[in-house]
Amino acid sequence: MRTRERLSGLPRQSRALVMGVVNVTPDSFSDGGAWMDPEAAAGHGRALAAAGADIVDVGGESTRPGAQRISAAEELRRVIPVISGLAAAGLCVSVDTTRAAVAVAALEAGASMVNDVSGGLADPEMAAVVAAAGVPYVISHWRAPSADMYARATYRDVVAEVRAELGQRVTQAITAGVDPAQVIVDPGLGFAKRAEHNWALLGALSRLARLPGLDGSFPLLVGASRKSFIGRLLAAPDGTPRPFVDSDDATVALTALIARSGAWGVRVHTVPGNADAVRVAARWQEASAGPEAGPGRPSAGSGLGWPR
Ligand code: PMM
Repeated sequence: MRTRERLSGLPRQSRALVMGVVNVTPDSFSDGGAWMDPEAAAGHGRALAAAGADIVDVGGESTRPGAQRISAAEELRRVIPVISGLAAAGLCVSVDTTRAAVAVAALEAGASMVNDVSGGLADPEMAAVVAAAGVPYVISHWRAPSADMYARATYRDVVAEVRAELGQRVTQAITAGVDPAQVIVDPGLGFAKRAEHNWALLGALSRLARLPGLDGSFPLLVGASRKSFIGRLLAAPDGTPRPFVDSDDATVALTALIARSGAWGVRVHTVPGNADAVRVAARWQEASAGPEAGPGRPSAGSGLGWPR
């Protein structure tokens, strides 16, 4: 198979990329209901880009724990006008969907990449769609639809099991024709994972970019922003979790650490602090690599797939 340019059509930076989130949903846990109007959603996407987001990720189906599915028609109605507007404004847009039909329409509307939190498990047609389009494809670790994902949150060794299952998903995608050079992997924080699982995965990021049975390392995207494991860590003395809107500073701290680990990108709800954090991490990386590494370059063997 001919390998195309790695991650074609996406921005290249010598730092982790910032993906800003636009959830066109009434019920996402962090920003549900805020951007249901297409004009408001597109305006939010433009504001994220103006604040420094490299990519704007548009999703129409909530993945909050317990969420019920919506129809494909409703998902299309929510996301397509927003994607068209943002792509027409020259932004790099990704579509957050588990449905192949929605991915097709989103790519036609100008999206540059597909972000599938199910890693291809929810829709067997997804890999073929991505392969035909030749676009970058985010393959996340996932076990079950949101309605009952916590029933599947049992692991003996979460890092080993996530690596094994992600490896299977990536292998399936490649077998269906997806170019390995277009694959980005994501540990899927919160998807069939409890707080201790999320922390274990964050502590093992350097191992997640290399997957069993597959050569080389894949670019790694991490979506920690505003997730409830942060609120649990920062709970009040009486145990009340910190509300997600008050966890943005902790998200910025996580972004710095994730970027310093060499991740390719972070998926976040607010941009300015996170855009600063990825720059701080890149400068730190450069300083630790020594003068011979050159400005802004990751050190040899940092391993997690910065653009190259
Ligand atoms: N998390 C959510 C939605 N989409 N996509 C990727 N690649 N990784 C994630 O961790 C991820 C995602 C759920 O969070 P939200 O409801 O706040 O958007």
